[in-house]
Amino acid sequence: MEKSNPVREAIDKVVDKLSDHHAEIPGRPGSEPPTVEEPTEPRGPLRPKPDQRGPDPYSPTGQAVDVTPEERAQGGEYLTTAQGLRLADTDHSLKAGPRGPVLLQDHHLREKVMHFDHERIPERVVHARGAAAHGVFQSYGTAASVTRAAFLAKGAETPVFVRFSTVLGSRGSADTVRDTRGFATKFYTAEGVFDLVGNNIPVFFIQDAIKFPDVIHAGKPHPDREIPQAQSAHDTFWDFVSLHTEATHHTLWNMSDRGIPRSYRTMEGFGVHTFRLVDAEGATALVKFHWKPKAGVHSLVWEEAQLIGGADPDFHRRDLADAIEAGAHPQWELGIQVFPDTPEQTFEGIDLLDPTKIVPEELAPVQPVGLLTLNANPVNYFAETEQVAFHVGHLVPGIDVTDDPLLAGRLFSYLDTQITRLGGPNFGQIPINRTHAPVNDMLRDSFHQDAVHAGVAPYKPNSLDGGCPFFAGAQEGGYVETPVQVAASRKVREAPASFADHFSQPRLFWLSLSPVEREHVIAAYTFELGKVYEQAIKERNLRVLAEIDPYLCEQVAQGLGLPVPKPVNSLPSVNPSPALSQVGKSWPTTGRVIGIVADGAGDLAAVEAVRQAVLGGGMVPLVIAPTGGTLGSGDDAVTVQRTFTTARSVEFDALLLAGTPEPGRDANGARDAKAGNATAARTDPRVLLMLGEAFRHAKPIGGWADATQALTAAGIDPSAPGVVVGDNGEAVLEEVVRLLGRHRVWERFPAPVEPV
Ligand code: HDD
Repeated sequence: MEKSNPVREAIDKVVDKLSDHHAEIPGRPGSEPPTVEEPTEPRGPLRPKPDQRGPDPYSPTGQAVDVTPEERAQGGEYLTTAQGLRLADTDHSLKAGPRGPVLLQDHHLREKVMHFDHERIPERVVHARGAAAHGVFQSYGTAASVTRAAFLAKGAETPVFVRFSTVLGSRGSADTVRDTRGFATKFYTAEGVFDLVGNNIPVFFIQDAIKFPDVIHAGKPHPDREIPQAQSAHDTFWDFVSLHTEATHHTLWNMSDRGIPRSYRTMEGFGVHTFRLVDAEGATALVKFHWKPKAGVHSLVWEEAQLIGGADPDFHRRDLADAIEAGAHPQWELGIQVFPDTPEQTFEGIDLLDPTKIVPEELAPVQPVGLLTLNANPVNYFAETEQVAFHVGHLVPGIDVTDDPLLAGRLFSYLDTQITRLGGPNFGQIPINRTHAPVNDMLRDSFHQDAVHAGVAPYKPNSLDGGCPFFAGAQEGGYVETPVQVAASRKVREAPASFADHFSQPRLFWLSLSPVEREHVIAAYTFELGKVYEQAIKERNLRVLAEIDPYLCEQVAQGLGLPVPKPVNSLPSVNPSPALSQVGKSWPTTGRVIGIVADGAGDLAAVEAVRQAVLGGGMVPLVIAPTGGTLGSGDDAVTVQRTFTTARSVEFDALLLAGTPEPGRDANGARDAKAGNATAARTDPRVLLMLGEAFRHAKPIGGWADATQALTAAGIDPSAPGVVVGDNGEAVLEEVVRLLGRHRVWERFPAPVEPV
């Protein structure tokens, strides 16, 4: 009798579950190719995909409403006008005879073209390109001791919508550019909407919002030719940041691997500013918010990022949507660093009101307060991702702002910008922006007013509406501003003296990086400044680098072929924060993508076993073969997801090479002409290119049977670090997955020669 193996059984269960799920999604691994019949008669709308939701089912005044699939846009059997009139034709304008002039009385033509003419709205002035998802936030209750916010109470579950973005590029730009990423979360709490509008970098370019137009004008493309798109590698950006040295810290983070994340799923998020939390008794604490990805903090390498920019400009958007659709729901823990709310508002000498400073986690640990899970893709990009409007001023009782001058300007800007972008002050009524708490405001009329307000007295005080609505004090859940002491002072246009320290924290960040990460920073500065035309700007930036670290400055100067400047000040003495490095840790590999290069003559049973084991591990296997369709036939057939033509190494986190037992023989050792051809196919230049890139980008590579042949043809030493060769595909996979847990084979990057 066969022995039962509980681990195997557990894996089989996961595989069955994933396969069932995939089978429902046309084109996903494991699914049957979809058969789409030509419809001949009216029928109901297609069934929504399992993870699709309709637009937010809340009315403009916060009541839950039921939206059936038929009530969604594009439901129903017949084409109609916007007025509901059924239409007999949408292919021809109404004409006086088939060759005659078009008649003005054609309402359908006028309505269709008029509406199309106005489909676009202005893109966001910054963060124009983004991708978003729905999810849920589950509170651990650990923050309840410092805040009365209901969504942070123990066991509270709050629906959320999260939008990730790049800052500089326009809506159609590429995802993998070197830039800061936005990480904006809308919590639909029972007490109203709370928005945490953060970035993947914990500090900002500027200390005062009045400089925001300057930094963005400098970072956006040059005003004459509108190039370059979505990048900082140009004169105006480097001109500004070298003259305005409070930008140094943020710029250094941009030049580090943080500027090119592997995925939105592998990014940290930061609220950047210090916020004030208030508990039920009115006691206050200062906090900084952190999002920690469960999948680890991972980045691309620069060449990879550039290749993806061309091969798949939608890489991050696709990655997020695919992961959610495949059931690998991305997760982050929300954490807070808590500081006493003292009159100085400093912690260990660090000014908490300065948004260019972090507080190292070693000084104030990040305490987890809840779990965010993204579990559903938007149904409609425009309705949700484009129209969502975040605002740092959307607060709930228990969370308040501080006097950070950057935050103050944001409190104005995020309301103001929606007037142009979303066409008026009623943007809060757009379904994705609607609160889930009941709304009873006295705001009236204007463009896009969806609510039909009853009552005659939208003013207070009134007697005609019985004095309604009434005020809510703190006991009734009202938002009561914290009565903090405001220092009496002179009116000035000045920054506090502590804001003048622009170099100690950049040095702290630099010293916290591993040698490999530092080499990446050097390469990034050398690349970016290498794209600058003006010599004076390059030299000025080298003078900034001299204030951070002599090795960094020397290496970049060498790359640019310029003399090394001397620092003006002595180097600040700081302690590194090991938590800031991405290297040297192991992480779960769930949701990572493994490419399996195979061909018709290899051992298909081994390919299928490896594919199943990848799926069983919660990862995504993509089979890459010479042509599309299937490898083999009948029950043993393996579905091909990528061909040698459509695949590029950058799509995969690790690459496997399914070997043929022996060139010219089939899996059973018999002579087979097709098998000989297949081996030739695996030395195809496109496969060799894939292998060479995967090796250069320090990705784990595995192969079995005669895979060494292709490795050697690609110039890869089979005994190099992170190259796993064996007889058994599943054993090779196990080792490759272990390596993937470290994200990259870091040893493969050239060893730095930095003096100790
Ligand atoms: Fe901002 C959008 C993050 C400073 C003005 N910002 C925007 C978004 C994110 C951030 C993630 C995109 C939201 C979305 O997905 O819709 N911004 C930040 C962070 C900052 C910051 C982390 C500093 C700590 N921003 C900042 C300043 C100003 C603005 C100082 C203006 C004075 N930001 C805007 C804006 C945007 C915006 C113009 C564009 C679209 C929008 O607001 O809705 O108002």
